[in-house]
Amino acid sequence: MDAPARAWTVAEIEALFKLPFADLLYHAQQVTREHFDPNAVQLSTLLSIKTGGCSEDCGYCTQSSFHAGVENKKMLEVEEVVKAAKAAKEAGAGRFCMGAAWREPNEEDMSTVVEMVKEVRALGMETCATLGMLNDEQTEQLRVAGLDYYNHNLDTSPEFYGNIISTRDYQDRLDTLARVRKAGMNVCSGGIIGMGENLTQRAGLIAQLANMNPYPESVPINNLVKVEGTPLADTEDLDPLDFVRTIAVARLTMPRAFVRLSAGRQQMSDAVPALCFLAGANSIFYGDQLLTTGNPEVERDKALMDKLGMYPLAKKKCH
Ligand code: SAM
Ligand code: DTB
Ligand code: SF4
Repeated sequence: MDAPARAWTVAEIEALFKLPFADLLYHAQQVTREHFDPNAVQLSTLLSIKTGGCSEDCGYCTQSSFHAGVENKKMLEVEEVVKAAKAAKEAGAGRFCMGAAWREPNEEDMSTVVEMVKEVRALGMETCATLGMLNDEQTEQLRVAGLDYYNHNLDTSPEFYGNIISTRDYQDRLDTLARVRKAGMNVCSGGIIGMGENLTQRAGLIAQLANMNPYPESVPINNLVKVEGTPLADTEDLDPLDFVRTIAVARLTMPRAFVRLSAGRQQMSDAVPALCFLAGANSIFYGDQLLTTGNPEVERDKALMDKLGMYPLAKKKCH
């Protein structure tokens, strides 16, 4: 667990974003090399264990019942999840992340998720879950089940948040993250870039993450996946170089975190992930599917890693 390298102001982080591109990437690569094998990539496979029908109104999401999107499906059976985890392990993933379209889980959901976590862990994979907000009891249940990571994103800066989500507060998210931290599980938290936020707001997200004490072990940086029917479907395209810069700034401010190049990869040419790795990304979502949208196919990612001389991270904790 890592304390912030220092307390970051939003203005300092904004200044990092504005560095000349080569300087920014050079510094970020140096910091990466101080803490990690720069050619190893941590591979996480996602599975949507409960899709659609969510009672939150997150403007980017296909699974909200507030806007047109995917249909409301019932939760997967434990056996289906274990089968998918086994396949992910065989394909080379080290971590398996189970996602559910819930505002928060209910009691019945929790007992099923606990079973899933235990069984996936028994396969020898790291486990991660993203189930919405948690109370103390649910956090404890997940800890006892052996959950390694809990993913709960801040998504954006406190100032921009209200433009995207109205059904839960920023503080609710911070409270869930504090519970996960207190219970002793690893924290996975990041956000989405390209939702129309300005540079100060982008820097504001990174400041929130980097100033957590300790900062998250895993930091997913998602490029907004624009899906028709969602309120953000017509948002202006993000310049891919601004995405690369965000990765570099996350690396500089959270030197020991696994910074994950997350959603949005399917829309990128190979040059963008290559630059992201140079900028300090050392983790990806690996597998043909994210939750409801696509991800590059496993064979394409294997080819990309080969082309770049990169390889999956051996299963060991770096901190
Ligand atoms: N329902 C739970 C929650 O919101 O906490 C867990 C699942 S939710 C889909 C997990 C995260 O996926 C969101 O917080 C958001 O950061 C990311 N996400 C969802 N839809 C996305 C999209 N269209 N583009 C990029 N990231 C997205
Ligand atoms: C995260 O930061 N990104 C993942 C995971 N954590 C749960 C989800 C991305 C979802 C992209 C849109 C979709 O497939 O529905
Ligand atoms: Fe629900 Fe999570 Fe989608 Fe928000 S991001 S609508 S909480 S599934």
